[in-house]
Amino acid sequence: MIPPTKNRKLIDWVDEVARLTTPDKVEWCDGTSEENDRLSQLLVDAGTFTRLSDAARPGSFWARSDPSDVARVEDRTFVCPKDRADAGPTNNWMDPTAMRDKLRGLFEGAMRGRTMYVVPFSMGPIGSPIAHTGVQLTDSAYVAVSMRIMTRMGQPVLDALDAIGPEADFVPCLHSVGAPLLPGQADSPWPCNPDEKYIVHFPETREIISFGSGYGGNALLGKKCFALRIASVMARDDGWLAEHMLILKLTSPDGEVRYITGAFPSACGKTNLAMLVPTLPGWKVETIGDDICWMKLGADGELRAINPEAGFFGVAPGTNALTNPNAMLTMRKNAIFTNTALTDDGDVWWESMTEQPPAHLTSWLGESWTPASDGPAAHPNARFTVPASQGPSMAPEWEDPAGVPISAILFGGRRSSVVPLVTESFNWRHGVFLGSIMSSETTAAATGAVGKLRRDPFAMLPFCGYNMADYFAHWLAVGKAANPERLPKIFYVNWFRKDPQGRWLWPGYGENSRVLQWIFERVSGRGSAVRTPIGLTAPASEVNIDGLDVSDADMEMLLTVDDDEWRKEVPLIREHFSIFADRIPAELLSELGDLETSLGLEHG
Ligand code: SAT
Ligand code: MN
Repeated sequence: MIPPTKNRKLIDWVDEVARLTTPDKVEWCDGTSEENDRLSQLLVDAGTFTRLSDAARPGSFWARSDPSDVARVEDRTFVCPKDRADAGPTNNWMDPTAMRDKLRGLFEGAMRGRTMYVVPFSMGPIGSPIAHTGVQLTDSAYVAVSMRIMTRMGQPVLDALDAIGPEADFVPCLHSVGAPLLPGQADSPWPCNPDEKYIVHFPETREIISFGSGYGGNALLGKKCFALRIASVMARDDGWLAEHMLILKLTSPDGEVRYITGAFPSACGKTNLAMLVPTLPGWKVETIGDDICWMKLGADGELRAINPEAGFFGVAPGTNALTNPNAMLTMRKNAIFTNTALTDDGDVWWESMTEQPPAHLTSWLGESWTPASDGPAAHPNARFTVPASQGPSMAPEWEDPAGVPISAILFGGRRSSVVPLVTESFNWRHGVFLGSIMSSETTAAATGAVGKLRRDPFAMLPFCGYNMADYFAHWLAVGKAANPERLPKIFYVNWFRKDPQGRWLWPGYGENSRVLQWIFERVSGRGSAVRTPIGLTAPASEVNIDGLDVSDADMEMLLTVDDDEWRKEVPLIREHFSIFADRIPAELLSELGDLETSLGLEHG
């Protein structure tokens, strides 16, 4: 067919990949609903999708992955600049020439028996000065239909590219499930490669190549691979920020508006916070984004943010009408559910969706399941994929091409001890220090042990496309480039603190609006704070707990900075910084020195 674009680089690249991977055919995706219906039906026929009942969830599908392909594979994820030091100590690295050779071998004939889809997509509203374009080649129809939800996908993207000119640039994203078919060979419902998986980034040429997995973060290349790993490199080079953050709009009872971003590791409640229903009367939270945030400096030196995505790829288990009613409403139609359970009447279910599980289900493994069965009905990392535009909590300006001005940045993680409910940084530099020492107990979003404490600076550990020490330096530089009057304030929050007996101290969810209220007051130049060695915490008297069943003693425990615990934390921070050797910015070492001094410690 005649390519529906004049872009030379794109046409040549599609040809070259088709010659290497030898698909049965090449299809350019236009992003229309007709195309979406056709591909969805194809997936139903292939057994990948089960159509959900129209009465329960119109336009929606249930998919089960291969049991080995359920999460991001961090140990198979590579960042390959020429110089290993540019990838830094926290990324897997391989020499780019050797990696290209390896991948060429794997991609040879990899799409045999399949269709190669050309998926043009925009991260951010098409034409926004903050947005960027990518094109994904993939042999997975599941990926193509998911990309249509998660990004602005199809012909309008090519038209916008052509409007710039035939040389317009885009990020090439190559993906194969790595499961070629011999003539007559039956396909499996979830093709993937059980032996070889490579999720590879070439930051210098801004390319992504992914092989062997069909799962979300490994395969929907606009998301973590482009919008975080490659975009973080683009942002470093061009003076902006590509971050693993939600964006929310907070409106006070007086109608004052503040926009807030928050970095939390995967599966720590970003989606819930972005869609929060405040328990505080008169307050309103609306959603701009739930996972990724791109921020560029505006005309007045303020940081303006867009959500580069167009959909939500959220964790299903734990989501219900109490924890996140807005998410439940968003996914009532046109949704894809992956690795949840299926009910007998053609709807989906997952742990805690309802208080009582249904008497009978088909589990994520495709097995008959009853409450007496061993193991959960849904995989703990089961996901819903759904268009953001369907969300009742979306702010009307969520697609504003100019972005929204940010007043506060939150950092957080799961810490059952040590880290108080909320702390404000002394200033930007100290805030960058707090971001750089973030830590969290691991979740099911990545393969590996769950509940292990790891340092996850800025929640970017698995997503930073270059040396993380340089990334810290970049954050410091952005702080200097911005208008000091318009610089967001930085806060460190922790909803997950427990008492020594292991009881949650804070109810979380909608009650987090009480913490947001204090943050709102602080960024508005009001409210008081208590100085501690790690920052300014809220006095218990300033967190509004009207109508909340949390004792004064629990509030004290939640807001306490225990100097002894922090003295024990300091050597761990030194150890964490030491992996970056002399690349760690001097300003951060100086912050660590100040922390030691205020805790009465000798400098390490
Ligand atoms: O990377 S995914 O988007 O698949 C999930 C996550 O880790 O946030
Ligand atoms: Mn995420």
